[in-house]
Amino acid sequence: MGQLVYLNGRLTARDEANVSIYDHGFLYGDGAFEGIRVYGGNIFRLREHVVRLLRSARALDIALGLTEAEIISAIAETARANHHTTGYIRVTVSRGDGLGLDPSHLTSKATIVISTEQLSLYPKEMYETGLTVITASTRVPPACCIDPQIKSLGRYVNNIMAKMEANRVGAGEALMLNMEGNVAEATGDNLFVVLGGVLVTPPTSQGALPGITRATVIECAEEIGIPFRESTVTLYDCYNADEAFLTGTAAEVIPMVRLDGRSIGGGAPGSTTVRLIEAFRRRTTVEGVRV
Ligand code: PXG
Repeated sequence: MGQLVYLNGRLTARDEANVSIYDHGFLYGDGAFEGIRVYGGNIFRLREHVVRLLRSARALDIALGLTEAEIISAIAETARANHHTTGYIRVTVSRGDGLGLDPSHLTSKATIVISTEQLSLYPKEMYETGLTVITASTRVPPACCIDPQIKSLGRYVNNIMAKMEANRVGAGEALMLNMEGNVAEATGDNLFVVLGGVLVTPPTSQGALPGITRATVIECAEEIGIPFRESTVTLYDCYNADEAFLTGTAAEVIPMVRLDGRSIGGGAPGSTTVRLIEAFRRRTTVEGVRV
C-alpha cells in the first residue's frame, strides 16, 4: 500500500491527492501550515501545533470547519495509516478555490491537506560541530503588515529569499532582522543566545514566530535551572554571546557557532547548549500523542 494523504476529509492515494490550480494557497499564498515531528511513534506537541494552526486560521479568517479534536484525530489517523513512526507531518490549509483575490468568489470550502514525510535538515555531525550562519538583508515584515505569529503560507516568500542568501555563501542558515534592525529569528527557526549565563530569546513582538521548539527549550531551561529572559537581541549581542543556537521542528536544537565570519563563544557548541539539546531530546522520547 502506497502513501496516503488526508485531503479534505478523506485519505487519498498520494498520486491522486490533487489540489485545484485555483487554490488560494497556490494563487496567493492565502493559507497557513504546520510542520510537526514524530519521534518513536509519538507525535510531539501535537495539540500545541493544532492550536497554533487554528489561531493562524482565525487570524486570517479562514474557516476550517473542523474542531481542534477533529484535526488532532485526522493528523493521528494519517500518521497511523502511513505507519509513520518517525519523521515529519505537514499540515497545509488554504482558503479554498477561486480565481480572483476576493474571498467572496470562492467556490469551495477551505482546503486541508495532511501528509507524512521523512525529513533531516542537517547532517548529524552538525549538531556536534555547529552551524555557520549569516545575517540576511531580507527583513521580517512588521506585525502591522503581516503578523509573524501567523504561520501563513504567504510570508514565507521572504524567508525563502533569506535562505537563498545563506545558500549563496554556503551558510547553513540566515538570521533575519526586523525593521528596527533587531534580530527576529532565522528563516525557519527561532534564535537563542547565552549572555552572561542568561538564556535570551527575542519576544514574538520582535518578529519571531511563537515556536513550539522554542517553548519546549524554555521549559527545559526552567527544569535544569538555567536563568531565562525574553528580550530584544541585537547583532552586537549575537557577536558577543557566549553561546547561541537555533530551534525549530525541522532543525530541532542546533548550535550556531559562526555568524557573519565571527566565531561565537569558543567557535564550538557551549555547555548550556549541549545540556539543553540533551534535555530537549529526552523530552522527545517521553512525550507525545501515540500514532
Ligand atoms: N520561525 C519560523 C519562521 C518558522 O517557520 C520556526 C520559527 C520554529 O517553530 P517550531 O514551532 O517549528 O519550533 C519556524 C518553523 C518547513 C518547516 O516546511 C518549517 C518550519 C517547521 C517545520 C517545517 O520548511 N518552521
